[in-house]
Amino acid sequence: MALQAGLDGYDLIGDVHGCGRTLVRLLEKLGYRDEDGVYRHPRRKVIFLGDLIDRGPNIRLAVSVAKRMVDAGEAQIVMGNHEYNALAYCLEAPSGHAREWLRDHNPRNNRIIARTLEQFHEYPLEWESYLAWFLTLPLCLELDGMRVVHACWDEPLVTRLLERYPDGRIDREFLVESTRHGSFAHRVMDRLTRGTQIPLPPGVEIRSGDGFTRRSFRTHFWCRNPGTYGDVVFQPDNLPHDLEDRPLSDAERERLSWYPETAPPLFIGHYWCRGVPALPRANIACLDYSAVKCGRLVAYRWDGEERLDADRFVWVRVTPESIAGFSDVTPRARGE
Ligand SMILES: [Mn+2]
Repeated sequence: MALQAGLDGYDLIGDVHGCGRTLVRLLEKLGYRDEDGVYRHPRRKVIFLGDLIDRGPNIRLAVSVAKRMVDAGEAQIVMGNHEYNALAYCLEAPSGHAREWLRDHNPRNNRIIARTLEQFHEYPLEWESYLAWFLTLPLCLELDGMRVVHACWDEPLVTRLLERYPDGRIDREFLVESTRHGSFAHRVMDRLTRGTQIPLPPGVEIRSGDGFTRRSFRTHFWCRNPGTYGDVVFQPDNLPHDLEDRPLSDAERERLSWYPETAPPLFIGHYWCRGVPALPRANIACLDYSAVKCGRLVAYRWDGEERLDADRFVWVRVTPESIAGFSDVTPRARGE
């Protein structure tokens, strides 16, 4: 597939989550240079996979670096579930709605967005302008023979979304609709930015060290004929008991999505992977390697190849020192 003229390729960058300084280090490692406040490369462009905000020590820096690049035409970005959550959290529900805010201000949701609101506390107008920007971010991108989405490329839903919004950018009406369970907008936002999950059997929970309790587990979309939970689980937490071997029911299989081996290369973030970056399949790369939990901020240097190559991952390791002053760096905060 031919790239745009004058372009050697795209550098796709996974979930930054407020690791602004780490992002700058990664961009410099990739050969981007700061020119008048915008990181530029003579022959390459960046694509961010979403989730710039929440959890990290330098959220303002992360958003500012990314937005300046996007505004200057040096980068593109898709919306992550954290940008989506922030939009819903900060927008009052229309009158007649059952709730006050589009996303409830309950302890769990408060905690997920807390660091972002803290760091923008003194900069309310800046935060407002970023929220307005978040609403303009496309949910998915397809360009030059490759695809980008934050969590899951579900072809039927993407097709229907693009019929309604040809550039993948939603609006306030869609955002409001998406907070109603069962609506088309809810299915789109949930699947594209959060992926698929399977509920755990009654009485079974996954308890993370940070106090979050989960009653479902995250699943991937690249096993053609999955038989058991273990065939599709894709998350850092192990399944409790012997659930790896538990057969999937027909109803559970119905909940899953499937991305064919023959489809264009796809880049996703979202899944808190650990360790050395690896490819789940030759046409799928996940670039979220838990940067904000002292993992790696990962990029993939794509030059137009149809089969991806694990040698094209580039990363910066995040050490406790590199996010000094930030206490929440242990592998705990595992919200969404
Ligand atoms: Mn994320």
